[in-house]
Amino acid sequence: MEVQPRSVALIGVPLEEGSGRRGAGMGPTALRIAGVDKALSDLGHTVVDTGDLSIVPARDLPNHPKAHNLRIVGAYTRALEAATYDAAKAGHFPLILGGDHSLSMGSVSGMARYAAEKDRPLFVLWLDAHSDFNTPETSPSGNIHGMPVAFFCGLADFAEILPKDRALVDPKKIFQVGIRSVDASERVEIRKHGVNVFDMRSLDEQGVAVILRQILETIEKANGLLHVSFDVDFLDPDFAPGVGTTVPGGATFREAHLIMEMLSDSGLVSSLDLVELNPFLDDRGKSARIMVEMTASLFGRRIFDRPTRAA
Ligand code: 4U7
Ligand code: MN
Ligand code: MN
Ligand code: MN
Repeated sequence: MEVQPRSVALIGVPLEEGSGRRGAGMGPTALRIAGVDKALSDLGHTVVDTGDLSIVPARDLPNHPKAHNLRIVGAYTRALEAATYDAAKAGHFPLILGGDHSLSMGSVSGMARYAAEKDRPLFVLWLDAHSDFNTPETSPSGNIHGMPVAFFCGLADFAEILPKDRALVDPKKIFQVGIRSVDASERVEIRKHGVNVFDMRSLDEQGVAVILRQILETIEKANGLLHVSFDVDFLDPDFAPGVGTTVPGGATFREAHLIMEMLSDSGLVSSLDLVELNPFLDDRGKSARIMVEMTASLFGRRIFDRPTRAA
C-alpha cells in the first residue's frame, strides 16, 4: 500500500512539571536527536518543526494543593490546545513531542475543538500502563500527568484552564490499551463513565490484532478522527527504560510495532502525542530511538507491503 504523504507539524512541549520528577522536559530534544524529522521525511512526508512551546506560568490559576504546578501545566495546556488546533486547521498532522502526559490536556482538547468544527467525532487511543483518569480529589500523588483523561472528558475541572463550554471527549470514545496500573478510585470512575479498557490480560488473551481491528472498525463506521497518545511506559521497561513511571509486564516491541502498522494501514490517525520520555533515565538513547521507530511505522514504514483487506 502506498504511503499517503502528509504534512506533519512537530510541536515540542518541554513540560515535566506535571510529573513527579525532572527529566521529561528533555524529551523533545531527545526525540529530535533520535531523528524523528528525518524518519518522516525519508518516508516522503513534509515535516515542519514549529520548535518548542515556551510559556510563562498562568497567574490567574490558583496554586492548587492537590494538583502540583497547576500554573505551569495550565499555561502549557492553553498554548498547546491552540497550537494543536491551529496546526490541524492549517492541514497539518500535529505530532506532539513531549514532555510529560499532562500535555494531552492541551493536545486532545485542541483536536476536540477541531473535530467538533468538522462535525466529526473524536476518538482517542490511549497507549499507556496507566489510565490517567484521576482528578485532584482522587489522585494519590497530586501529579497532573495522572489526570489528563479526566480533564479532556470535562470531569476534572480543578480550575478554569480552558473555557467550561469547550469541546470535550466522550469517555465512551476512548480506548485504553496496555493498562496495568489503575488506582482504586480510578477503576470506579472508568467503569462509571464507560471508558473502553483493554488491560494487559485482554492483550494476552486476545492478542493486539483482534483488539485493534475491533477499535478501528468502530472508528471507521463513525467517520471519526483518531488521536493517538503514546506513553513510553506502555512498552515493557526491559527494552524501553527511559521513563519515570515504569511498570513491569508491558507491551513487547512486536506488539507495539504491529499496533503502529495497523494504525498506519487504517489511515484514521489524525494526531499523535509521544510522551513521558525521560532521557535522563534512558539507556544511551535507546528509548528515544524506539519511539522514533514506532512513529515511522505509524507513518508508513514497512518491511513488505501487505494487500489491503478489501483487495
Ligand atoms: B502517566 C498514578 F498513583 N496513577 O496518579 C498517579 F500510580 O502519564 C500514576 O501515565 C500516574 O505516566 C502515571 O500519580 C501518569 C500513581
Ligand atoms: Mn500516561
Ligand atoms: Mn503511564
Ligand atoms: Mn509516566
